[in-house]
Amino acid sequence: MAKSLKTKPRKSAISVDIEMLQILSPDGTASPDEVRELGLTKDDIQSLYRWMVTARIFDERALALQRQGRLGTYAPLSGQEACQAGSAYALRPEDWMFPSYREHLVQVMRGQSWLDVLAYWGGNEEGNRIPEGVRNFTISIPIATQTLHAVGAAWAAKIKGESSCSIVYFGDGATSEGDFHEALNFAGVFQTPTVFFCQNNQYAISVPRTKQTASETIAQKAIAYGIEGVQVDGNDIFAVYKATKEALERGRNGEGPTLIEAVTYRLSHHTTADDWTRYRPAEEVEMWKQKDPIKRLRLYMEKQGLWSDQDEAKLLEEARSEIAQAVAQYENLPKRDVEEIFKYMYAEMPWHLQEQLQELREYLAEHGGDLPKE
Ligand SMILES: Cc1ncc(C[n+]2csc(CCOP(=O)(O)OP(=O)(O)O)c2C)c(N)n1
Repeated sequence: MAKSLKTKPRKSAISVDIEMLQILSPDGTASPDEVRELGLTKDDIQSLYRWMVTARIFDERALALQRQGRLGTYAPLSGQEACQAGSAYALRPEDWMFPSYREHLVQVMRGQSWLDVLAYWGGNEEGNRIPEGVRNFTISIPIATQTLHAVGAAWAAKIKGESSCSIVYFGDGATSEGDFHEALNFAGVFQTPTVFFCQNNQYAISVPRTKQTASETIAQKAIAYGIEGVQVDGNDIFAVYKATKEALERGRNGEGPTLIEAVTYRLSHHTTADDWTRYRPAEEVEMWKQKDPIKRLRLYMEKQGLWSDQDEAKLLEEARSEIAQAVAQYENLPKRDVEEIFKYMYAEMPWHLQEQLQELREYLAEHGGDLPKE
């Protein structure tokens, strides 16, 4: 008779001790020494604040445009500005950046424009045209696939002996995808200079973080793959900047990849096709508004004498005008032919696309040229 192969459940000998890095507290206080160590000047701090405020204004404007039928589906970033500005500021132009669909601020800080972002979400492929010399990849809608692309790019840089790293953005939901685990494993084995930047905004559409994983933190998933794992307060721009800068330094020094979990909150809808009031209590959203990353940096700057009401008024005026200009340019873009969506994938259109194109033509003929509403 075969012996039973059953083993007793064993307790893990690995102790998980993940501490969340925070420099700037929600009331806007920070240790001057810790801030000084970051090496950020007064201009740097003001510039980070300007980026965040401009992104918030853009976000509100884009949401309104979608509601008015002037933009397609849009993924708001409100609440996640410190994650994006803090990490993007630590990058160098030679680093490769792989976004998901919510990193509008990172894209623009790295050389794309607000017009590009509007064009993309307005269904104009021109928004996917990355300017020459800008090392941003195009938006990835399939969840977590971009983690593998980022590992590939970092591995290539390592083989070529270049000093560039790659950074990849994704959400808490993406950590349940196989691609994420394959990417971390490969990056650990080949010690690729990759920064895995998880914006843990607490929800994957309506699925809360607690139902996404039984792990206490996302950062600790790094341990299984033998790579560095760091958890930061994602609404603290200084902590995000520090964690990203250190992760990039490790990558450049040949010390391999890092998984950063930035703990934050999506203040708006998943996309404009979603309604957060159906799965989140309003009190929870209110609680996170108290931790608003923009408010927090402003409080800090005011305490340090780096910002006044006049500075704020001037910034709001400038940012609104910049975004209004981008909106005007977007609305003046030449109309694209909807048939273009079939044209550029293959040299010769395969039969199934020909059939779909025919179906589209028939639909448009029946509906006076109008496309179906969302
Ligand atoms: C492979 C794949 N599966 C499912 C979807 C549908 N989908 C779109 S967004 C989303 C949730 C993603 O949540 P998360 O990774 O936390 O990112 P967040 O949207 O919160 O930034 C899902 C399941 C998809 N785009 N790709």
